Amino acid sequence: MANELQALIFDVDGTLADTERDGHRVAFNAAFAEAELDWVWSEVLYGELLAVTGGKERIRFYLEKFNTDFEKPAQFDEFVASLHAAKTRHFVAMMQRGEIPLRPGVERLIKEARAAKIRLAISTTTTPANVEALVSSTLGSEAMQWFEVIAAGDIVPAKKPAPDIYDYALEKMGLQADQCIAFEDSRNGILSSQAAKLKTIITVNGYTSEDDFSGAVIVLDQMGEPGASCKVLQGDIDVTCLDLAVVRKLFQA
Ligand code: XBP
Ligand code: MG
Repeated sequence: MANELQALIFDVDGTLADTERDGHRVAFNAAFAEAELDWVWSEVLYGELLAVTGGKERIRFYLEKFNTDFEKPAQFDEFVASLHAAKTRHFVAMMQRGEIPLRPGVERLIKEARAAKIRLAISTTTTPANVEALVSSTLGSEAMQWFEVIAAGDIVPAKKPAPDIYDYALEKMGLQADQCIAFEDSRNGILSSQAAKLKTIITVNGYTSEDDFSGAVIVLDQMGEPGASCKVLQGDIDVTCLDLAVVRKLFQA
């Protein structure tokens, strides 16, 4: 007999909230300005920089590929770490000011899962402080406790697309991949979840709508709300709103 669905594992950036363009990107630029660097990451450039997950890794990638003339300071690791710490401070402040809402349907589905005693976890590349700031500002100060495991940031050395962050969440929950389903928004995200053998539901965003999502159980434009339908971009099942019944059906399919 097929397994029963035990847990939902959510990516954060792009999946729970559209944080990349108007959140992370803006916070990086604020940190650069504060450090008196003349670097500005435009919306278009940021789309290319998203090829690499993780903020510190993204800064290094930028210097390797897009700003090769920059003379690296002697203490380069510390330089990157301190720029990134400033970026996190800016991002957290933006979330605390409530600048980025959750995407449609996210709060509804999380609350429905809680009511049905489905277990919840987070698996993300972003810094733990960012998760806390986003989750608390959108779902309330108690909401961090709704998630049994928050697998985030540098907790594993190999970030997405490596499976490690999902493997870590599964191990901490004591569950197998075939008892859970993942929610992602990007190519690097689904590469990571699929490498961890998880079925994966995709909701795309402006940066990822052209990504290759081969193997996803479904690709939607968003989770949708009753009365404000989502669009199915890839997949055979007709969905107007991603609720728990649909998630279970996708999990069993
Ligand atoms: C998210 C990311 C993160 C954020 C920045 O990827 O790539 O790097 O852009 O986070 P995913 P930090 O949604 O696949 O987890 O700056 O805190 O590293
Ligand atoms: Mg993401």
